[in-house]
Parts: sequence; structure tokens; C-alpha cells
Amino acid sequence: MTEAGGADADTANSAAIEDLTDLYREYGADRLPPGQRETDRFPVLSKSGTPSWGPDTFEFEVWGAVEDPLAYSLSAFRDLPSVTQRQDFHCVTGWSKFDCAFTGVEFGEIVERAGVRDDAEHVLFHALDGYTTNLSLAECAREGVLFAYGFDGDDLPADHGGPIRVVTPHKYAYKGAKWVSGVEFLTEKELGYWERRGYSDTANPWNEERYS
Ligand SMILES: Nc1nc2c(c(=O)[nH]1)N[C@H]1C(S)=C(S)[C@@H](COP(=O)(O)O)O[C@H]1N2
Ligand SMILES: [Mo]
Repeated sequence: MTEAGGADADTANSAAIEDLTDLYREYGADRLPPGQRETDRFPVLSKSGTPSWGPDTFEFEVWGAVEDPLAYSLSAFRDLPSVTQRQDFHCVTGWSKFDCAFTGVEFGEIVERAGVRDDAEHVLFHALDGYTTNLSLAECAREGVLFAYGFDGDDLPADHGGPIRVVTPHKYAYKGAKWVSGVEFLTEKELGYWERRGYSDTANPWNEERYS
């Protein structure tokens, strides 16, 4: 794994941390969504443990309804333009963690580089542990959807999805694939792992959209 210096340097080089912790205002007056408890811990939730990967063999791929399919090594991915954002994190099992500082590549950056086609409307994220999760392209295009590789100034810990995970501050956290290895752009919706097993496809925490 790359030394912690990677994320440190990126954080130091980027502009001031963007604060996205007020995005709840779009949905109501309360920062803490209904039925959630705030925690200072950062629990780990994985369907089947932390997969192994190698820093030299890891690849991040983009395919489907795009003009230019992409493949990045980890170091090439970390060379892309990045941002650092303060975001809240809401797990569907009932805990929320405020003020997570994530560093990573904005979803829109990948859309531009891949030349996503006009007929693409859906996205399916693929992960090293076989996990998938889906979002509409419009939801992904929102500010705050990042391919994060840094957390609180360090490399994103492996348990939390390092080397790269998706974060979706306006959705329950199962919409953010840890160990994300690929992004597939689709013209027809495909449901992801938990969405096929009864969790809400829309997953809005302030409307308590937990189950479908
Ligand atoms: N690849 C992958 N991504 C995943 C999961 C998983 O099992 N595998 N679990 C999801 C769930 S249900 C949640 S709540 C968050 C938990 O992230 P954390 O372990 O960093 O708290 O990751 C999401 N992304
Ligand atoms: Mo979850």
C-alpha cells in the first residue's frame, strides 16, 4: 500500500476543505435523519469481510454506455484532480457519523473522461468483494459523490473500503461501494446487491427510505 504521505500530500495541495454537511437542509431542518443515532466511532459494515488487493495490480475500470472505456492503476487514479470534502455518513442500520473528511475524485470527473453517452441513465458500481450497488446517473452527478481514497488526511483504511470507495452523503451508505473496482454506465436500471434483497433503491435517509 502507498505510504500515508500520498493522501497527506493531496490534502495539503488541494484548496480548503469543502463543507457539505448542510446538504440535509434540502430535506428538512434536522441534520440527523429520523431514527438515526450519532456516533463518534466509525463502525465497519461489510457483507463478507475485507478483500485483498495489491497496490501494483489494482485497477479501476469504467465501461458500458461510454465513448471511451477507461482503466486506471491506483497511482494513475490518485493523480486525477481531487477534492477534500467534509460530509456526514448515514448507515441504514441506524448510526450516523458527522464530519467525515473524504479526499477523492468527483464522480463528474470520471463522466467527462469516459465520455458518458447521452442514452446512459443508470450506474452500477462493482466492488472487489462481489458487492454491487446502483444509482441513477442524475443522483451520481450531485455534488458530494466521490471516489474517495483519503479519510481524515490519511489513506482510506482497508476496512472502510481502501484503496477506493464511493461516498454518497445524500443516501444511506450502502449506496457507496467500498473497494470499488469498476463503474458501469447503463441505459436500463440494474439493481445492486442490497437493492435486490429488499433494501430501498432510493435510500433517502431523511425520508427513512430503508426498505423497498
Ligand atoms: N464492497 C462493499 N461495499 C459496501 C458494503 C459491502 O459489504 N461491500 N457494505 C455497505 C454498507 S451496508 C454500509 S453501511 C457501508 C459501511 O461502510 P463502513 O464499513 O466504512 O462503515 O458500506 C457499504 N458498502
Ligand atoms: Mo449499511
